[in-house]
Amino acid sequence: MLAGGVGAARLLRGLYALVDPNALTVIVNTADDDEFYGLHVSPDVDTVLYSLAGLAPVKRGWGIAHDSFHCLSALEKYYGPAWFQLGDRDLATHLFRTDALRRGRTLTEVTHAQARALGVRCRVLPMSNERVRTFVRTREAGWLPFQRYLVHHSATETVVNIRFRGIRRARPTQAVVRALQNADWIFLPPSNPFVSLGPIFALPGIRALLAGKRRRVIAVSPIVAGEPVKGPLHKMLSGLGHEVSAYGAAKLLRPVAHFFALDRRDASEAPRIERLGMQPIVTEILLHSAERSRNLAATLLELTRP
Ligand code: FO1
Repeated sequence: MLAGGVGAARLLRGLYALVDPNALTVIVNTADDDEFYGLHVSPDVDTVLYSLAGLAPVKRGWGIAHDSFHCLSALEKYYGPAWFQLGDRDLATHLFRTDALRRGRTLTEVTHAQARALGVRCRVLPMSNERVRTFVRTREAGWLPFQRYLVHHSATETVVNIRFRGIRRARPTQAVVRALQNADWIFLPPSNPFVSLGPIFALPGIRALLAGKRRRVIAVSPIVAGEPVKGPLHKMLSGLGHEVSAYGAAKLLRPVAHFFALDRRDASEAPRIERLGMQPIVTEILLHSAERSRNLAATLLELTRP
């Protein structure tokens, strides 16, 4: 499965509950990564790991459930008000990662060590060991680093352009390429196709690999009833000239996915999606509970049965 943040983690916990973890590999976006207080924070990697380790807060999705923020309060005395909330236990993850990277370990190696320490049994692979950073250009405030736009600016501005800084020099890791080559099925979660899946697609060779396996790629709509499942996707779709609908998202994913799961509320869009050359699957895709995550995962796994 390819993964962005919270939407991906929710589908993933359903798959993780139903399939042999040894048969599951998660390829995670790292273009959301940023540095705070000299620490390397990798939000999507951590959201996936915490979620699979049963540490993620139920509603918020990111960080660690019931974490405290004493260290952040102390840091604010030196740095001023914090706009990015790093909990005490979460900070241990960023200290561990930053220390290991500084000692010359790759992000892939560090993530592997983290997964083991947290008892996560499937493979979690950062998309690249090289530095890629998402920047969005907003109509109102110009170019912004992604976390600043999403968290500090609460994603209020309209996005008119997106850039993945470093993408031309970055390579997907060997492990990522091999995992995709060997995958029987590939799941695209209800994540933002521009900024969560987009950086993975943009790595050299990945789009072609996915397009070559298109009939075995199952995507889940990140839009339900004209609203994003999570985050500012509607602002990006409209700002970049796309229709804000499940159909609009399907059209973006058509080159790489054959199956497209959409919500019952959007069932009327199924014929248009079919005309795109995709196979629509109308089902319940809002993943508000572990049970719903398992139900959607079970529905998607049905498609993979011979
Ligand atoms: N999202 C927020 O909206 N506010 C935060 O303060 C915040 C802190 C944070 C700390 C660690 C982490 O791993 C994720 C965090 N996120 C926060 C989530 C993150 O900004 C996004 O969910 C992802 O980058 C989008 O996939």
